[in-house]
Amino acid sequence: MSADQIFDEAAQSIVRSDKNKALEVARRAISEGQDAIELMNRGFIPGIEKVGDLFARGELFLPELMFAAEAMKAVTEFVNETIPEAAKAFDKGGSVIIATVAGDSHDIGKSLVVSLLRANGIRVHDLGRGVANETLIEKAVELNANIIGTSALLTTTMVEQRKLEEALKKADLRDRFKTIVGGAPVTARWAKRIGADAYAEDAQDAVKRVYQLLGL
Ligand code: B1M
Repeated sequence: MSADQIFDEAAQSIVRSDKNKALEVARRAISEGQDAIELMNRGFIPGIEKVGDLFARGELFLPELMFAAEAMKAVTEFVNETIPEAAKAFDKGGSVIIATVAGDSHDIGKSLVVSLLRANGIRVHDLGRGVANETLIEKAVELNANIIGTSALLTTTMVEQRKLEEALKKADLRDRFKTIVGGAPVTARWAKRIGADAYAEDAQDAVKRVYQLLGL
């Protein structure tokens, strides 16, 4: 089977909310040597994006979105387990506190970012989803992190990323931490506008930007 056929099969399994099929495709592809990140980027992620488009057009409803998300989540967890092994081999010497912002429960993309950062030698403290800015700042201080990273998937929750910049300034901590923002509606322009130090488009880009922020 060609790589394109595997990617298509992966995308279809998500569009059909078929968790077992999605896991079977992921297991088979990875055991045959398919790169896990490429499988996500060219197979499963286009699948869940298609689901999002159908939902936005009213061709698919919330329960179906939730079943597709469940399949996507299962496959992301499986793929993530195949990634972090390399992290044990080296430590690049930087640490990141990361979370999905308050009011936002999307965490599939964030967990992919976490795994790839770890696989590239970055220490990551993942606080989960729906996390208040105060908690992020408290933890960053407590763990003496270098970077605070936030993920936002909703246009209504992106504003938390701006509030984080403001809260850091107010606490006189803005110079102590670098910030990085991401998530589907987030752009480089938004990052610049709110005064974040970096924007990353996807998990691979996040590794590149975090390395830059750490001066590596
Ligand atoms: Co939601 N949802 N959802 N959803 N959902 C979107 C975001 C939406 C665009 C769908 C649509 O209408 N087309 C829409 C938002 C519209 C808007 O804001 N304008 C939407 C909506 C409306 C909602 C609800 C409000 C629906 C409702 O209840 N009526 C609700 C909100 C709940 C809440 O958060 N309060 C909701 C709920 C859900 C589910 C629970 C069903 C599920 C989430 C499950 C979960 O995450 N555990 C879900 C899903 C799956 C989606 C879509 C379909 C897919 C998101 C995803 O996982 N993408 C999404 C449509 C879409 O995004 N096209 C949609 C795959 C993932 C790998 O990509 O998260 O973008 P992504 O992450 C990427 C990059 O963005 C980047 O790297 C990742 C890897 O490449 N990145 C970072 C992400 N974070 C980063 C951080 C970084 C750096 C890079 O540094 C720190």
